Amino acid sequence: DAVESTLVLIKPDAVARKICGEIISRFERRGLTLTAMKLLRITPEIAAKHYEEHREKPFYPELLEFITSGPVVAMVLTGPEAIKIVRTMMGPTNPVNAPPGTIRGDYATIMTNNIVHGSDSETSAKREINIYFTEQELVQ
Ligand code: YYY
Ligand code: MG
Repeated sequence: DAVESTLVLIKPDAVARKICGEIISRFERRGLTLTAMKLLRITPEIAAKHYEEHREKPFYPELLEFITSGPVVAMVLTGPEAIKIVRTMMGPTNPVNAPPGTIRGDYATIMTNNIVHGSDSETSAKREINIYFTEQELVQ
């Protein structure tokens, strides 16, 4: 299968709960490779860029407030079909529908505080990786 890179964020709720290690462990155990990683506080400008597709949605103000509310861990994970594998491991957007065994199904109960972000397509992955990392920060 094609080797892909995807952007994952460990959101402010997960950083506050000190479960970053557990989440990173799951991806590593699965066999994905970390090719970039940093801790940062997302600014309103970065948040607006990241979530531009949701600008007109009713949940947008709450989403921006949440994602800028505390530090996040941003990382690039690389491996065969990494985009799809990460999305499957995350589970559905609404944790109420996320089965046990998925990250959202094991750690979350409400939609706003759903622990992780993962790119949803090759186009999104390229765009989102560029928001958080420079070319030099991506390990080959
Ligand atoms: O890609 P994913 O994070 O699973 O969902 P998106 O549809 O891209 O929405 C981004 C983000 O917005 C979601 O993780 C939670 C929040 N959200 C919300 O609060 N309420 C909704 N009805 C839909 C999404
Ligand atoms: Mg999305």
